[in-house]
Amino acid sequence: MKRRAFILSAAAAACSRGPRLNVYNWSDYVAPETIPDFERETGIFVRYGTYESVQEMLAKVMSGNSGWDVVFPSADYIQPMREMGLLAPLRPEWLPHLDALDAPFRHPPWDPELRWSVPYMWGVTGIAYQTSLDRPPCSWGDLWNPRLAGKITMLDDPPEVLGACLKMLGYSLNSSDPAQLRRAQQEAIAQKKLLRAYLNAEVRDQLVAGDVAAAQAWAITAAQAIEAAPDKLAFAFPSEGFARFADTVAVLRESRRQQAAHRFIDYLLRPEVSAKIATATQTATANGAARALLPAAMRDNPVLYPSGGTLARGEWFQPQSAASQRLRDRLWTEIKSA
Ligand code: N2P
Repeated sequence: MKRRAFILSAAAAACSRGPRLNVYNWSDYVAPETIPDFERETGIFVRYGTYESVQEMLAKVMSGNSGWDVVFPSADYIQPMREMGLLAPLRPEWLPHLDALDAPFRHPPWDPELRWSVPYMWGVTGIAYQTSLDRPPCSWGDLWNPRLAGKITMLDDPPEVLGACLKMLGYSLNSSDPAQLRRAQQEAIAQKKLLRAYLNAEVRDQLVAGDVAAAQAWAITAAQAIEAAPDKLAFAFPSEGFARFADTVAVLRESRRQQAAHRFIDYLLRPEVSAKIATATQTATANGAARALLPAAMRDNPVLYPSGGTLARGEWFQPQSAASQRLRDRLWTEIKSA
Protein backbone atom coordinates (compact mmCIF):
# COMPACT_ATOMS: atom_id res chain seq x y z
CA MET A 1 0.00 0.00 0.00
CA LYS A 2 2.77 2.37 1.01
CA ARG A 3 4.72 1.42 -2.07
CA ARG A 4 1.67 1.93 -4.26
CA ALA A 5 1.12 5.39 -2.79
CA PHE A 6 4.76 6.18 -3.47
CA ILE A 7 4.54 5.04 -7.08
CA LEU A 8 1.39 7.09 -7.58
CA SER A 9 2.95 10.20 -6.13
CA ALA A 10 6.15 9.70 -8.14
CA ALA A 11 4.04 9.32 -11.28
CA ALA A 12 2.08 12.45 -10.43
CA ALA A 13 5.32 14.32 -9.87
CA ALA A 14 6.75 13.06 -13.13
CA CYS A 15 3.92 14.60 -15.12
CA SER A 16 3.96 17.50 -12.65
CA ARG A 17 0.23 17.42 -12.02
CA GLY A 18 0.65 17.38 -8.23
CA PRO A 19 1.58 20.37 -6.08
CA ARG A 20 4.77 22.05 -7.24
CA LEU A 21 7.29 24.61 -6.18
CA ASN A 22 9.78 26.63 -8.20
CA VAL A 23 13.09 27.10 -6.42
CA TYR A 24 15.85 29.33 -7.80
CA ASN A 25 19.18 29.00 -5.95
CA TRP A 26 22.91 29.60 -6.33
CA SER A 27 24.86 26.76 -7.96
CA ASP A 28 26.29 24.20 -5.50
CA TYR A 29 24.03 25.30 -2.67
CA VAL A 30 22.22 22.02 -1.90
CA ALA A 31 23.32 18.38 -1.53
CA PRO A 32 22.48 15.93 -4.34
CA GLU A 33 19.76 14.29 -2.22
CA THR A 34 18.20 17.52 -0.86
CA ILE A 35 15.57 18.07 -3.55
CA PRO A 36 14.66 14.40 -4.28
CA ASP A 37 14.27 13.73 -0.53
CA PHE A 38 11.97 16.75 -0.16
CA GLU A 39 9.88 15.64 -3.14
CA ARG A 40 9.59 12.10 -1.82
CA GLU A 41 8.62 13.24 1.64
CA THR A 42 6.09 15.91 0.67
CA GLY A 43 4.86 14.91 -2.78
CA ILE A 44 5.67 18.47 -3.86
CA PHE A 45 7.43 18.48 -7.22
CA VAL A 46 10.30 20.99 -7.35
CA ARG A 47 11.41 22.78 -10.48
CA TYR A 48 14.95 23.71 -9.48
CA GLY A 49 17.06 26.32 -11.27
CA THR A 50 20.46 27.80 -10.44
CA TYR A 51 22.20 31.14 -10.88
CA GLU A 52 25.78 32.31 -10.48
CA SER A 53 25.29 35.83 -9.14
CA VAL A 54 22.70 37.77 -7.20
CA GLN A 55 22.47 40.21 -10.13
CA GLU A 56 21.46 37.34 -12.42
CA MET A 57 18.71 36.30 -10.00
CA LEU A 58 17.50 39.85 -9.52
CA ALA A 59 17.25 40.47 -13.27
CA LYS A 60 14.95 37.44 -13.53
CA VAL A 61 12.62 38.19 -10.62
CA MET A 62 12.45 41.97 -11.00
CA SER A 63 9.36 41.79 -13.23
CA GLY A 64 7.26 40.29 -10.42
CA ASN A 65 6.05 37.47 -12.67
CA SER A 66 9.13 35.34 -13.04
CA GLY A 67 7.39 32.11 -11.99
CA TRP A 68 9.88 31.45 -9.17
CA ASP A 69 8.60 30.95 -5.61
CA VAL A 70 11.75 30.67 -3.46
CA VAL A 71 15.04 32.54 -4.04
CA PHE A 72 18.31 32.96 -2.12
CA PRO A 73 19.22 36.68 -1.98
CA SER A 74 22.44 37.90 -0.42
CA ALA A 75 21.74 39.77 2.80
CA ASP A 76 22.52 43.23 1.40
CA TYR A 77 19.85 42.73 -1.27
CA ILE A 78 17.01 42.12 1.22
CA GLN A 79 16.29 45.81 1.72
CA PRO A 80 16.33 46.73 -2.00
CA MET A 81 14.19 43.70 -2.89
CA ARG A 82 11.76 44.63 -0.15
CA GLU A 83 11.59 48.21 -1.38
CA MET A 84 10.86 46.93 -4.87
CA GLY A 85 7.97 44.93 -3.38
CA LEU A 86 9.48 41.62 -4.44
CA LEU A 87 9.44 39.77 -1.11
CA ALA A 88 6.59 38.18 0.83
CA PRO A 89 6.57 38.52 4.61
CA LEU A 90 7.49 35.24 6.27
CA ARG A 91 5.10 33.32 8.54
CA PRO A 92 7.21 32.21 11.53
CA GLU A 93 4.44 29.83 12.62
CA TRP A 94 5.18 27.83 9.46
CA LEU A 95 8.91 27.67 10.28
CA PRO A 96 9.18 25.60 13.47
CA HIS A 97 12.89 24.89 12.89
CA LEU A 98 13.97 28.54 13.03
CA ASP A 99 15.52 27.85 16.44
CA ALA A 100 18.19 25.72 14.71
CA LEU A 101 19.86 28.95 13.53
CA ASP A 102 23.08 30.04 15.17
CA ALA A 103 22.43 32.80 17.74
CA PRO A 104 23.85 35.74 15.68
CA PHE A 105 21.67 34.73 12.75
CA ARG A 106 18.44 34.78 14.77
CA HIS A 107 18.58 38.59 14.78
CA PRO A 108 20.90 39.67 11.96
CA PRO A 109 21.37 43.39 11.32
CA TRP A 110 19.85 43.22 7.79
CA ASP A 111 16.54 41.69 9.00
CA PRO A 112 16.52 41.61 12.83
CA GLU A 113 13.17 39.85 13.25
CA LEU A 114 13.58 37.57 10.21
CA ARG A 115 10.46 39.04 8.70
CA TRP A 116 11.64 38.64 5.10
CA SER A 117 14.50 36.18 5.01
CA VAL A 118 16.09 33.22 6.75
CA PRO A 119 19.91 33.17 6.90
CA TYR A 120 21.27 30.19 4.95
CA MET A 121 25.03 30.38 4.32
CA TRP A 122 27.75 32.89 5.01
CA GLY A 123 31.37 33.46 4.19
CA VAL A 124 34.12 35.85 3.31
CA THR A 125 35.70 36.89 0.04
CA GLY A 126 39.44 36.42 -0.20
CA ILE A 127 42.13 35.06 -2.49
CA ALA A 128 42.43 31.44 -3.60
CA TYR A 129 45.90 30.67 -4.96
CA GLN A 130 48.34 27.99 -6.04
CA THR A 131 50.71 27.03 -3.21
CA SER A 132 53.44 26.63 -5.87
CA LEU A 133 53.70 30.43 -6.29
CA ASP A 134 57.00 31.62 -4.88
CA ARG A 135 55.38 34.62 -3.22
CA PRO A 136 51.91 33.59 -2.06
CA PRO A 137 49.44 36.48 -2.39
CA CYS A 138 48.36 37.94 0.93
CA SER A 139 46.86 41.29 -0.05
CA TRP A 140 44.42 42.57 -2.70
CA GLY A 141 47.38 44.52 -4.09
CA ASP A 142 49.02 41.19 -5.01
CA LEU A 143 46.28 40.68 -7.61
CA TRP A 144 47.81 43.59 -9.54
CA ASN A 145 51.16 41.78 -9.84
CA PRO A 146 52.22 41.75 -13.52
CA ARG A 147 54.10 38.49 -12.97
CA LEU A 148 50.72 36.76 -12.70
CA ALA A 149 49.38 38.33 -15.91
CA GLY A 150 46.78 36.17 -17.62
CA LYS A 151 46.45 33.91 -14.59
CA ILE A 152 44.38 36.12 -12.31
CA THR A 153 40.59 36.16 -12.07
CA MET A 154 38.24 38.50 -10.25
CA LEU A 155 34.62 37.80 -9.32
CA ASP A 156 31.98 38.75 -11.88
CA ASP A 157 30.21 40.78 -9.24
CA PRO A 158 30.18 44.61 -9.00
CA PRO A 159 30.13 45.01 -5.19
CA GLU A 160 32.93 42.43 -4.89
CA VAL A 161 35.27 43.94 -7.50
CA LEU A 162 34.66 47.54 -6.43
CA GLY A 163 34.91 46.32 -2.82
CA ALA A 164 38.36 44.77 -3.32
CA CYS A 165 39.59 47.95 -5.06
CA LEU A 166 38.15 50.15 -2.30
CA LYS A 167 39.75 48.00 0.40
CA MET A 168 43.10 48.10 -1.41
CA LEU A 169 42.85 51.91 -1.37
CA GLY A 170 42.08 51.89 2.35
CA TYR A 171 38.38 52.78 2.00
CA SER A 172 35.21 51.06 3.14
CA LEU A 173 33.81 48.29 0.98
CA ASN A 174 30.49 50.12 1.16
CA SER A 175 31.77 53.58 0.20
CA SER A 176 29.26 55.76 -1.59
CA ASP A 177 31.76 58.62 -2.03
CA PRO A 178 31.92 59.33 -5.79
CA ALA A 179 35.62 60.29 -5.69
CA GLN A 180 36.55 57.08 -3.86
CA LEU A 181 34.40 55.01 -6.19
CA ARG A 182 36.04 56.57 -9.26
CA ARG A 183 39.50 55.79 -7.88
CA ALA A 184 38.36 52.22 -7.29
CA GLN A 185 37.11 52.08 -10.88
CA GLN A 186 40.51 53.27 -12.15
CA GLU A 187 42.22 50.46 -10.24
CA ALA A 188 39.80 47.91 -11.68
CA ILE A 189 40.44 49.18 -15.21
CA ALA A 190 44.21 49.16 -14.66
CA GLN A 191 43.96 45.54 -13.49
CA LYS A 192 41.93 44.38 -16.49
CA LYS A 193 44.92 43.74 -18.75
CA LEU A 194 46.25 41.23 -16.18
CA LEU A 195 42.99 39.31 -15.91
CA ARG A 196 42.11 36.01 -17.46
CA ALA A 197 38.40 36.55 -16.77
CA TYR A 198 35.74 37.66 -14.32
CA LEU A 199 34.46 34.38 -12.84
CA ASN A 200 32.32 33.36 -9.89
CA ALA A 201 31.89 29.71 -8.82
CA GLU A 202 33.16 28.64 -12.27
CA VAL A 203 36.71 29.50 -11.18
CA ARG A 204 36.82 26.42 -8.97
CA ASP A 205 37.66 23.94 -11.74
CA GLN A 206 40.21 26.31 -13.28
CA LEU A 207 41.99 26.58 -9.92
CA VAL A 208 42.01 22.82 -9.57
CA ALA A 209 43.33 22.43 -13.13
CA GLY A 210 46.10 24.94 -12.39
CA ASP A 211 44.96 27.37 -15.10
CA VAL A 212 44.38 30.17 -12.59
CA ALA A 213 47.23 31.20 -10.27
CA ALA A 214 45.28 33.56 -8.00
CA ALA A 215 41.58 34.37 -7.84
CA GLN A 216 39.34 36.70 -5.92
CA ALA A 217 37.03 33.99 -4.58
CA TRP A 218 34.26 33.25 -2.14
CA ALA A 219 35.57 31.09 0.71
CA ILE A 220 32.96 28.54 -0.33
CA THR A 221 34.38 28.19 -3.84
CA ALA A 222 37.91 28.13 -2.42
CA ALA A 223 37.01 25.41 0.12
CA GLN A 224 35.54 23.28 -2.69
CA ALA A 225 38.68 23.74 -4.80
CA ILE A 226 41.00 23.03 -1.86
CA GLU A 227 39.06 19.86 -1.07
CA ALA A 228 39.70 18.70 -4.65
CA ALA A 229 43.43 19.62 -4.61
CA PRO A 230 44.52 20.04 -0.98
CA ASP A 231 48.26 20.25 -1.63
CA LYS A 232 48.02 22.61 -4.57
CA LEU A 233 45.66 25.31 -3.33
CA ALA A 234 45.26 27.63 -0.35
CA PHE A 235 43.20 30.65 0.71
CA ALA A 236 44.30 34.06 2.02
CA PHE A 237 42.30 36.62 4.00
CA PRO A 238 43.64 39.82 2.41
CA SER A 239 45.64 42.07 4.71
CA GLU A 240 43.75 45.27 3.75
CA GLY A 241 40.48 43.71 4.96
CA PHE A 242 37.82 41.82 3.04
CA ALA A 243 34.10 41.35 2.47
CA ARG A 244 31.80 39.26 4.61
CA PHE A 245 28.59 38.05 3.04
CA ALA A 246 25.53 36.07 4.01
CA ASP A 247 23.05 34.42 1.67
CA THR A 248 19.48 34.00 2.81
CA VAL A 249 16.34 32.23 1.63
CA ALA A 250 13.17 34.19 0.94
CA VAL A 251 9.73 33.80 -0.62
CA LEU A 252 8.75 36.00 -3.56
CA ARG A 253 5.63 38.07 -3.24
CA GLU A 254 4.46 36.85 -6.62
CA SER A 255 4.36 33.25 -5.30
CA ARG A 256 0.95 31.59 -5.11
CA ARG A 257 2.53 28.73 -3.17
CA GLN A 258 3.34 30.45 0.11
CA GLN A 259 2.67 27.40 2.25
CA ALA A 260 4.72 25.00 0.13
CA ALA A 261 7.49 27.61 0.02
CA HIS A 262 7.58 27.75 3.81
CA ARG A 263 7.52 23.98 3.99
CA PHE A 264 10.60 23.91 1.79
CA ILE A 265 12.42 26.54 3.86
CA ASP A 266 11.62 24.72 7.08
CA TYR A 267 12.90 21.50 5.52
CA LEU A 268 16.21 23.27 4.75
CA LEU A 269 16.36 24.42 8.38
CA ARG A 270 16.23 20.87 9.75
CA PRO A 271 19.63 20.19 11.28
CA GLU A 272 20.18 16.83 9.50
CA VAL A 273 19.16 18.23 6.12
CA SER A 274 21.25 21.34 6.64
CA ALA A 275 24.29 19.32 7.80
CA LYS A 276 24.14 17.18 4.64
CA ILE A 277 24.06 20.36 2.55
CA ALA A 278 27.01 21.91 4.39
CA THR A 279 28.99 18.70 4.00
CA ALA A 280 28.25 18.22 0.31
CA THR A 281 28.79 21.85 -0.69
CA GLN A 282 31.61 22.92 1.68
CA THR A 283 29.79 25.98 2.87
CA ALA A 284 29.70 27.78 6.21
CA THR A 285 26.18 27.24 7.46
CA ALA A 286 24.11 29.71 9.46
CA ASN A 287 22.47 26.68 11.07
CA GLY A 288 24.15 26.18 14.46
CA ALA A 289 22.39 22.88 15.16
CA ALA A 290 23.61 21.55 11.79
CA ARG A 291 27.17 22.73 12.38
CA ALA A 292 27.23 20.76 15.63
CA LEU A 293 26.51 17.61 13.60
CA LEU A 294 29.46 18.10 11.23
CA PRO A 295 32.69 16.11 11.53
CA ALA A 296 35.31 18.14 13.42
CA ALA A 297 37.49 18.72 10.34
CA MET A 298 34.61 20.40 8.58
CA ARG A 299 33.18 22.16 11.63
CA ASP A 300 36.54 23.80 12.25
CA ASN A 301 37.69 24.31 8.64
CA PRO A 302 39.60 27.61 8.99
CA VAL A 303 38.72 28.76 5.45
CA LEU A 304 35.00 28.43 6.16
CA TYR A 305 34.96 29.31 9.84
CA PRO A 306 37.90 31.66 10.48
CA SER A 307 38.72 32.81 14.00
CA GLY A 308 36.96 35.80 15.52
CA GLY A 309 40.18 37.79 15.18
CA THR A 310 40.32 37.17 11.43
CA LEU A 311 36.61 37.86 10.97
CA ALA A 312 37.05 41.18 12.77
CA ARG A 313 39.13 42.36 9.78
CA GLY A 314 36.14 41.75 7.52
CA GLU A 315 33.33 44.15 6.69
CA TRP A 316 29.74 43.16 5.94
CA PHE A 317 28.23 44.34 2.67
CA GLN A 318 25.59 47.02 3.25
CA PRO A 319 22.74 48.06 0.98
CA GLN A 320 23.51 51.15 -1.13
CA SER A 321 21.30 54.22 -1.56
CA ALA A 322 19.55 54.45 -4.93
CA ALA A 323 21.93 57.21 -6.09
CA SER A 324 25.03 55.29 -5.05
CA GLN A 325 23.67 52.14 -6.69
CA ARG A 326 23.16 54.00 -9.96
CA LEU A 327 26.71 55.34 -9.88
CA ARG A 328 28.11 51.91 -9.03
CA ASP A 329 26.13 50.31 -11.88
CA ARG A 330 27.52 52.85 -14.31
CA LEU A 331 31.10 52.42 -13.09
CA TRP A 332 30.77 48.65 -13.41
CA THR A 333 29.43 48.87 -16.97
CA GLU A 334 32.40 51.07 -17.84
CA ILE A 335 34.83 48.60 -16.24
CA LYS A 336 33.36 45.73 -18.22
CA SER A 337 33.52 47.60 -21.51
CA ALA A 338 36.97 49.20 -20.94
C1 N2P B 1 27.47 29.44 -4.45
C2 N2P B 1 28.35 30.58 -4.04
C3 N2P B 1 27.59 31.72 -3.43
C4 N2P B 1 28.42 32.61 -2.62
N1 N2P B 1 27.99 28.71 -5.53
C5 N2P B 1 28.22 34.07 -2.81
N2 N2P B 1 27.10 34.63 -2.29
